[in-house]
Amino acid sequence: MQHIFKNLNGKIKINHLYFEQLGQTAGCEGQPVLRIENRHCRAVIAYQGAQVLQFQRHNHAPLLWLSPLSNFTPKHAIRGGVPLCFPWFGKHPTESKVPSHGFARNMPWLLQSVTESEQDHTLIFTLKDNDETRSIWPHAFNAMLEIRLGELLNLDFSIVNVDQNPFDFTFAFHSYFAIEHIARTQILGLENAPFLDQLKPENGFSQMESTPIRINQETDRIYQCNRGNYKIVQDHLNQHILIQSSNCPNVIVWNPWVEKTSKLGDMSADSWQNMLCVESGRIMDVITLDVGQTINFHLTLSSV
Ligand code: TA6
Repeated sequence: MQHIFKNLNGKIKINHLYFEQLGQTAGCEGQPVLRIENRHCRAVIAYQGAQVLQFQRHNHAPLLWLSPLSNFTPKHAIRGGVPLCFPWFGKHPTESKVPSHGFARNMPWLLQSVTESEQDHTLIFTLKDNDETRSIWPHAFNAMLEIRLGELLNLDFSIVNVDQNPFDFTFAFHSYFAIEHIARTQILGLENAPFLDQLKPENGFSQMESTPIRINQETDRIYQCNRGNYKIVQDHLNQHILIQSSNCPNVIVWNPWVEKTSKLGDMSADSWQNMLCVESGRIMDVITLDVGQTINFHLTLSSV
């Protein structure tokens, strides 16, 4: 049996979904979010950026990391969950005044529908170009994120070029994972893949490692890897994190470690120990989307 609820924005109350304002305090508007609990999982999604902030399968540890010190005031990037980096990754190539990782994660998205089935909930959020986006990036686009919440967290991100001309962009799912401790964690699936160390960019894609990744310092690497299957394994836990992606030829591995964390106002001093970014996207080869063309990126995250 499927129930479909359409064009939902503002406060809604339907079974299993609850509208809340995260981070709301006196004088702070906070972030409108949806809190969902169904037979398989609980999740929290912010309307801003259509950003999954929390996902936890029942009887499993939380899958995603969310900084308690995040700035939940609107238009500020929320540190954690799965921010969408669009229409560029990292710092803008030429404009220093525009937000890093693009504007999509800082904009309010529209919740177009919620579909409830026996197995899961599917939410569809959309973002279209507007005066504000066009002032930063002069192109007409339709962005859609389909979020499916069940035993797995499925994300399908698509972009349609509704402009008069082709445009270029880069994209990534900037996934933050919750881990027991970075020193007791390894990443499998990137063995022998070439990577660029963003802390030493002069070396280019000249490096690779034949063993699973273990992190013991600030790490910021961009991998060229199309395998699309990666695993985060924790030495003292039986629970592993699986990452499956398609159309994402780059994997970014980031942990800010001690010093970089101390410079980030929205992370507590020791929080680098309990988080790890393994991001999936296409950031090295710019995507050129022709007029009327659509491109899709897929990510499935799960704990097993
Ligand atoms: O994850 C890769 C990265 O580009 C790092 O260089 C670091 O800047 C991180 O993203 C966080 O970026 P943000 O703009 O969210 O602080």
